[in-house]
Amino acid sequence: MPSSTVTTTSMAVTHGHYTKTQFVAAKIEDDEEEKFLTQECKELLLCLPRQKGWRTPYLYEFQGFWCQPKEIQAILSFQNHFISQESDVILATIPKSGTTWLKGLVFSIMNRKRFDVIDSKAHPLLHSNPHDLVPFFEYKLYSNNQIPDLSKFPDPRLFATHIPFNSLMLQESIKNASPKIVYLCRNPLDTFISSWHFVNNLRPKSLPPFQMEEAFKMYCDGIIGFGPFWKHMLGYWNESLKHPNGVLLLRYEEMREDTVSNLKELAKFLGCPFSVEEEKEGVIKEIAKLCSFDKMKNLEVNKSGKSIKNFENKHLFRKGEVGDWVNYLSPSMVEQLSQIMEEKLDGSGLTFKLFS
Ligand code: PAP
Repeated sequence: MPSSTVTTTSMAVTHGHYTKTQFVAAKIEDDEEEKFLTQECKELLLCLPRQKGWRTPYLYEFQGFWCQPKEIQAILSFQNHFISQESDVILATIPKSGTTWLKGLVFSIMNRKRFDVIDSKAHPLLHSNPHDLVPFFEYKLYSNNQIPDLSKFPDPRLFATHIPFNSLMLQESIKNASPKIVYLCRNPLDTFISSWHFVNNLRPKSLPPFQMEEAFKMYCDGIIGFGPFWKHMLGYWNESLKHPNGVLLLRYEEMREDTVSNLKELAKFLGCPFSVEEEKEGVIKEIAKLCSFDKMKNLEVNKSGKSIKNFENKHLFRKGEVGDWVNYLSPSMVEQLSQIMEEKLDGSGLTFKLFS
């Protein structure tokens, strides 16, 4: 039986909370999603638990986390074909934690000898979105069933991913080569608000706005792309404690508060510490300035371009604040999410600043 038939039938039977209009719109999107899926992936999807998605009709539980069909296919392809090198650097995040910012910063640090940040008129970040300079495994390199030729990537190679730590470690060559991993995390309250806004910006006009209450329940249940968020964070956090030379965990809130100190730590971890001369010349401050929220948001490429799939770059730069959740979440929502964080992260030592 074709999988779309199965999807349609079970959607109507098991997920009655779609209205008729939503159902038709979701079905169209579903077909679009499935166009690029291999038969193998379609068959796999039939066996996976699924829940209504935020942006796509469904999220599927795959290797212990929730993700979209196209992501599953890309992750499988990545796990089967990527060949890691010891010198690789991988930037990992759960969506809306500051990935775009981290990509800009690490690209600037690692390429500062090639691309001057002080006399920076020709710097690639001025005309390219960070997502074009640091590709995601799952949205770019291994998307749509392709296997990229990575032989022309300049060494050290720089990649990014939202894939959780355990799934990353299912990639044999990464396990063996132990490339450096930088994980950026952000307090879950702001991450939720950022995700909710982002999804509403991308939602097809045929669908009504995604209500915050519904999104919030899903978030608290762990059902969000690459979630549950606590599992994603703990995977990288625990590894950063076990192998601090292999995984560096940074926090969005601390980076906002003191970008320069975090950049120094980052450069040291990456094996290219800033020299005293560079510090005196203002290189670190210039990198922070080049990648600052205001600077990036106002660049033409980020106001009008598209980088990942058909997403408009402008939606990647909303407010960039710590504590914006106070403008959206009710006291009971805050209490509920705080309790979940306490319960799930209890004893791990992973804590967050919630206000600026
Ligand atoms: P992605 O997962 O889709 O790549 P990601 O870049 O991780 O998104 O997160 C976007 C958030 O980072 C947005 O937060 P907000 O919705 O709370 O505003 C965005 O504004 C913020 N952001 C983007 N660029 C920067 C930057 N240069 N400095 C600080 N925050 C930034």
